[in-house]
Amino acid sequence: MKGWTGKLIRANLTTLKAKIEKYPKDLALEFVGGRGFAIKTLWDEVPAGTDPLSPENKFIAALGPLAGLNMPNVGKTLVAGKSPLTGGYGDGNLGTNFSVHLRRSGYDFLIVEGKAKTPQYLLIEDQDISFRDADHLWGKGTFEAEAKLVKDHGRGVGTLLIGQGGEKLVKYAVVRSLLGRAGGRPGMGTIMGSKHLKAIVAKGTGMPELHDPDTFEKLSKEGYKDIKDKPATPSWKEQGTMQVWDWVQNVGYVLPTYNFQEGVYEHADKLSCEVMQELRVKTLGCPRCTIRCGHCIEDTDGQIVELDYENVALLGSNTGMRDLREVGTLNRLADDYGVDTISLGASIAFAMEASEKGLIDEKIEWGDFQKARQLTEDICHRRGKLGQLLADGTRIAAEKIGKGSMDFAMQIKGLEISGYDCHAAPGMALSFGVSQIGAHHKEAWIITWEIEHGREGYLEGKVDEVIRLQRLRGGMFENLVSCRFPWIEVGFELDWYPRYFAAATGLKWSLEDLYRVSDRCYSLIRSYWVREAGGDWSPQMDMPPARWFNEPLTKGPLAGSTLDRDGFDKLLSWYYEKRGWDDRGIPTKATLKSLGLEWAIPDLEKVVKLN
Ligand code: PTT
Repeated sequence: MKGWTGKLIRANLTTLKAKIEKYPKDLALEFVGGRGFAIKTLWDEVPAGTDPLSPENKFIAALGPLAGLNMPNVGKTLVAGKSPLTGGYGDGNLGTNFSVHLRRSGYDFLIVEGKAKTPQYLLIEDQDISFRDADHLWGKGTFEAEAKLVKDHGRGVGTLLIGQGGEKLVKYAVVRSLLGRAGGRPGMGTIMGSKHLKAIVAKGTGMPELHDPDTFEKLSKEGYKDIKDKPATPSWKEQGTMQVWDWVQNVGYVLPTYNFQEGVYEHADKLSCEVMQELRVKTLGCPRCTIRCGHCIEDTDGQIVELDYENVALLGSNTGMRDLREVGTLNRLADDYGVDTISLGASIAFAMEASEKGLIDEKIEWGDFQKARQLTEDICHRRGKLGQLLADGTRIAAEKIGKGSMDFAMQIKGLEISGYDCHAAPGMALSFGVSQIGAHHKEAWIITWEIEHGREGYLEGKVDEVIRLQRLRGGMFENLVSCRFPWIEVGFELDWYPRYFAAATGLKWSLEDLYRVSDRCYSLIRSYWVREAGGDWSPQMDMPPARWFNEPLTKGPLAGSTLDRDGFDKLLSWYYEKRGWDDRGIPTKATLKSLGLEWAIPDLEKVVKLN
């Protein structure tokens, strides 16, 4: 088998032992990598009902057949596990040197299990794999801890690590790398923390074996050149993800504002891409990156922080902030403590609204930077009543507060919604509803397409577009483990990917073949959620928050808009039908069989009757 090594590392923190295992070739052929490897491992090894914070949960870091190779934009690693935030399948995909070094060390993925008595980090140096004491790193922020690991193990080494948020089991702690990147929104950093695993460091010296190295190298050179020459590349490099800011505020009217009460923000110009460009001090990129989308400014403390649209939307307009440097400070604290900016921003906004409505004792007003900063510290240290409450995310906070607060807990399946208001965007609401990890835009960012094609309609075409995007963004890119930005942002054609795949593995697969693997993963991940929920599973799990249905926008050109419940139900049933799921959103036996997942049927039938 070329392209894959057929080997994984299994590291156990209870015994402090690690071993190298071979995995069956069929795993690669049926699941390809990344998300596919993660869901198959979780299905097989993490039984229903496992406490996500227990030693029995697994932390997975997976490459795909392209990750870490010498080709454009594949410096990515997928991190996954059973989510402490949602209780379902969780993952994230972050830019990191780790991919390059794990690949060079000769492994396709890594499963960490058990729980250590004292803090540890895992060191992978080709065949030498060992746990090291991490007492000196525990309690340290990610910037300091990463710098120390790099000092000890060499510049350019691959690191995945957590901050105090993960150590304190904040349920939306992320995995960090490269002093800028973060991934694993649904608490993948929390799983590391629960195992007393501060970091994983990889340092590899080997060369991956490819099916046709010469063709691969040729394609790689051509790909780099093609992306460099794309007309959209310079502006993307200049603005990164913040380039969407003006569109979201002035064309889409979907900028999350005051806890998603509105889609336009009266102070949007203070947080805009232009302001970011004026303040920018440097840019960052992942390994093998052609577009360097990380734009950094100095925050109010004079510290460097990388901004992205999602971070500025959720920590900025959504909480009523009016100064980009203040948003930068909240963002930098989230990075240092290693918690997700989206869930953090949503939690702060939720607290602001609960305070305004008199549902909590604490007083925190919209736009109060000092209090938001204090609350961030409290959440990340799990300090104080409000800090403790919000460290578990908005769903649990709303369950505890009651009094109708669930209506404005802006989450789906427990994961806080990312940066697009959907009062008047039913297709995007569907995309959030059926995302495989909870409300994340990563799988079907349909918002610009939807607005171009008519935002009002509850049309079948929107469902088709969601599925088309999921196959690519949530499927192919997550299984190959390659950044999707060259394709989606600068127009690097999709045909390149089967060509790289063929040169790496020798398999002449079409895009359709890769989409079939995506579909297999979608139905297995959905089955995993159903197996976890058992008799409690219902389409309600895919439902957006009540706010979007019941509380009309009051500002901007879309004032008066809400989502229509019947219309949304129609979209959902089309979606289920097209995926081959029944009207409860559960894959049918015929679908599971047609995707080669018949082995999942007996397990699923223990908890639900399948159609
Ligand atoms: C992603 C989510 C996003 S989506 C952003 S900004 W983005 C937030 N970034 C955070 C951050 O920063 N610090 C922090 N403490 N929390 C953060 N939470 C938020 O996390 C770099 C890019 C980006 S920037 C995106 S969309 C694309 N994501 C890809 C993906 O998911 N898959 C893929 N195959 N290619 C992708 N390319 C792009 O990569 P999660 P990253 Mg991300 C500081 O991981 O869990 O999905 O969370 O990892 O390397 O930072 O992404 O507008």
